[in-house]
Amino acid sequence: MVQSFVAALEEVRARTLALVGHLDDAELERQVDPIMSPLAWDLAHIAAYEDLWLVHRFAGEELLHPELAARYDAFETPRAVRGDIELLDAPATREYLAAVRRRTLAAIDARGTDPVTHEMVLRHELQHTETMRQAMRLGGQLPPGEPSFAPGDGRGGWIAIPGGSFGMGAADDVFSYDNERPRHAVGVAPFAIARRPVTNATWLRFTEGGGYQRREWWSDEGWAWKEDYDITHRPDAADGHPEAPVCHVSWFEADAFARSCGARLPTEAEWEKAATWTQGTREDRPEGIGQVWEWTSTRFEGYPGFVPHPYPEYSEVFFGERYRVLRGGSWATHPRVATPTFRNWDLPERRQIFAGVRLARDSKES
Ligand code: AVJ
Ligand code: FE
Repeated sequence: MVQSFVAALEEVRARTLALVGHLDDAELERQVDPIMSPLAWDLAHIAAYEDLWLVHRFAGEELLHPELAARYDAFETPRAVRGDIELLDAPATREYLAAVRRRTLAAIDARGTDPVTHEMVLRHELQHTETMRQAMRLGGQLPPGEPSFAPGDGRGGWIAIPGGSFGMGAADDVFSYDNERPRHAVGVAPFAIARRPVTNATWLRFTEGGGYQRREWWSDEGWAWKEDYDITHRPDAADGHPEAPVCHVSWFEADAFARSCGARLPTEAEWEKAATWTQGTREDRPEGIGQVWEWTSTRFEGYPGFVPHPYPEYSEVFFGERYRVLRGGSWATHPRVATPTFRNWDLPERRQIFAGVRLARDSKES
């Protein structure tokens, strides 16, 4: 257990460093966009989080750099200011990562691991490597071979999912985040879900068919956003493989697109039921999960009986009106993170995330 955990920590770290191995120090320190962090901030934040949870809280030692705690805390130092404040330079950042890791391994030697805390820290680093890829895409810094979408086989169509109750949320005996718990019964009406995510080719037809001009397809909030920012198309839909899933679509665009098809976004419960149901044949399973995050119509909230764990800033502070839930995972999400019950969330106007669309509609039969 402890050994496999140490191996996993080391393997994840090697991948994190390899991700940015082709970038020079200036590129690591540059903030490419105010909604993203300089990559060096993410790296030092990974170190600070590990030191906080695995050395300070788990092993009871002082922080290595208490004076850096606020600077590398996501809430005390929001993204917009991370490019303006004094940060560790790239060499000091690499040294911070290495020094914390030495402390982590010593603490594990002395005390073993806690299955929840250590897994959380491991997944935290994996989640940040996806965030870093978002910034790297905006900065034209992705390594060769990325992004890596797998085009579908051209088959479309719908999968009919029967109505009824199912168990939503993570089982008790596996690692999960607070927002996936507790597992609870949810009833859904019969519905249909698209076999695969919307492709680039289909998105181009939407754009060419007046998708960004037809007022009736847009929500009031989505239309106002589109007008304010003069959004007229999805720039890279034309560059990608026509049969690959469209990516970097905002919730507002996904919602308008669905209306243009006489369809809608799935609710979060529908998505999870479709992704986890095991009746029927392989033909009855959604395809292409894990290529692009899939927007749902659901606003991010705690499940009934939600208890923040281990800290309210992981999920609870985002509950409410604005954030929408995404499901499934993207090409940039490590499979260890992207479980069928994992809940991601973002603002409806965001386009930097690796998000696409899978349609749903009410079922005619019932
Ligand atoms: C689950 C991807 C929304 O990036 O804000 C990283 C993950 N939490 N550090 C985020 C996270 C703390 C989180 N998302
Ligand atoms: Fe974080």
